[in-house]
Parts: sequence; structure tokens; C-alpha cells
Amino acid sequence: MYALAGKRVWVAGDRGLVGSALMRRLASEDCELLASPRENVDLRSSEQTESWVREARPHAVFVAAARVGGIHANNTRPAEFLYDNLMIAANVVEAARRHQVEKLMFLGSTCIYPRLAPQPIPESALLTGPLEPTNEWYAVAKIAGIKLCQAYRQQYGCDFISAMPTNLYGPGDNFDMTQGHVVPALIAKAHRARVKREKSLVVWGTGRPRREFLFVDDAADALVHLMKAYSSPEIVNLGTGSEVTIAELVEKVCRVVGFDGTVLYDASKPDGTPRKVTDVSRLAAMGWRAKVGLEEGLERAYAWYRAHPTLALEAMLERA
Ligand code: GFB
Repeated sequence: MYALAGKRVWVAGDRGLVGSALMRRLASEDCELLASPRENVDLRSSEQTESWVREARPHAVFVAAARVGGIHANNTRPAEFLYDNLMIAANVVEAARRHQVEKLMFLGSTCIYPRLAPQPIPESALLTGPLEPTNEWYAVAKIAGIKLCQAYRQQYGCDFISAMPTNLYGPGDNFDMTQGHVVPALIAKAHRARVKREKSLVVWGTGRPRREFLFVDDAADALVHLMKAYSSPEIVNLGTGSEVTIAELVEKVCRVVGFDGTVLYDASKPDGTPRKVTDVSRLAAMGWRAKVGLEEGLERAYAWYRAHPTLALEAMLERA
């Protein structure tokens, strides 16, 4: 067991979806929380990362900082998704080694697995086949991050571990209708359609892909659990083990938001990987399982979105 009590814990990416959930979750641990100031510390810079870690001297690090986005963002900004995520992973891992960080948790993603991996996807599927082209740049950077943790453990004895969260959603998400992931984008679209009394809502792709969605506060809880209880080079999936089609997700989002118009599918937009549901037995064997179901999670995400009217307004104005 690794005790967080009395430790300085740095959440890299504390303002993002996962990072902010980690900050909420870690508030109930008896540790000192550190957040690097965005204005002075660009984690793509090795000098700035190194000098922050040298001064802050964290005992433990969660690497939740990343360039992230939905299928369209991934597909259209390959250089940023590859470069930014490679640099963040390399800089944080190396600075952590140099300054004797006791434990580091690197966050990957389930898009690291082959496009046609066996379902539910076991951790052993890593590097067994070609990646999904819409997000291969992000996936390659995340695979490099995993391999850095494994290499630093092997060569330097660093206690660095990696977890692979499935598609996350919840408070603090990016509700941008073009750049965000499917859950926040659909919430924003359905909300706008209801408020503007539009007759229809356009959903990308065929509606047939299957995805697994994990509420972000559940993900943060699992990450803290692993930080305390897990120490191994093997990666660990973070998910619920259950899946829905995008069409089923759309129905649920429309119900939560109160939009009852027509749903149109734009098949000119990519579906991405056909199916992605994780095998969560490794995490379950460590005594952890998800608590928040999809309906409840969608309600909580929508409540957060409505409580942040500037975001709701921006989303409405953006495509108005
Ligand atoms: O969440 P999402 O963008 O990412 O899309 P991925 C999931 C599915 O929802 C795709 C469909 O089949 C989309 O075509 N979809 C329908 C929409 N309507 C929309 C919409 O309005 N917005 C969005 N974004 N999707 C991501 C990767 O893949 O998964 C990332 O690109 C990351 O790298 C993340 O790994 C977890 O699940 O396809």
C-alpha cells in the first residue's frame, strides 16, 4: 500500500475533466494538493516542467494533463495531438525521475488498443494490431507514455504505473459542439435544440458504434485506489464493463435534456472504432467497481452544464 496521507500530491492538468475530478476526490485524503500554474508552467517545455517539479517537490504525481478532444478534433489536429501528448508524457516522467517522485500515475486511454481488438478488451491487447485511424496520433503518444513508465520502472526502479480510462464524461467537460467528445457535444446540441425549439438534432455517424462511458468522479476514485494499492508495470483498464450504442446514448441524452424532436444521422461523419468496451476484471480483482450509472451520470453532467451558463451560451451562439 502507498499512503497518500501527509504527501505532496501534484495533479498535472488540474483544470481538465479528469484533473478537476481528481482534485475533488483528493480533497478528502489527508494530503497537500499541488497544481502547477498554467501561466508559467507549460508541460510541453522540459525546462518549465523540470523547474516546477524541482521547486514543488511532489511525492506523488497524477499525469492527467493532455491535449484531448473528440473524434473530429483528433482527426483534424494530428500534429498537436501527437506532439503535445508526447512532450507532456516525456517531460513529466523525466522530471519525476530526476526529483525522486515516489509514485506516478500516468493516464492513457482505451484508444491505445487495436481498432478490432477482442471485446471486452483485455489489457493484453495492447500492440497486437493496427490502431483506429481517427485517433492513432493520440493513441501513439499515449502508448509512448505507457512505455516510458514501464522503461523507467525497469531501468531506474521508478514506481510509475498507468491506467487506461474508457470514454469519460461529467462535470468540467468540454461542451464544445465540434471539438468535444460525444457526451458533452450531444448535451450541448440537445440543449440548444430544445431552447431554440428546433425540430431536429444532427448526430454524427451511423449511431451504430458501441461505447462504454465512465462518470469522471468514478474514474478519479479508481485512480486514487490504484495509486494506493497498485504497483506493477502492467496497465489497468478503468471502465464499467457495459456498453451502449451511440443511438441508445442519444435517446438517453434527449430524455435527460428534454428534447423530443427528430434525430438525424449524418453518415458523412466518421463512426470511429466500431466497438470499445473494456475488460475490467483486473480492476475488479482489486476491489473496485463503478458506482454512477449512465442515466445518473448524464443528469449530473447536464446539471453542471446548466449551472455554467456562459458555457451553455457559448455553445448556443457558436452554431446559431
Ligand atoms: O466521443 P467521440 O468523439 O470519440 O465519439 P471516440 C464517439 C462516437 O460518437 C463516434 C459519435 O462514433 C462519433 O461519430 N458522435 C455522434 C459524436 N455525434 C457526435 C458529436 O456530436 N460529437 C462527437 N464527438 N461524436 C475518442 C478518441 O474516440 O475517444 C479520443 O478520439 C479518446 O482519442 C476518446 O481516446 C476516449 O470514442 O470515437
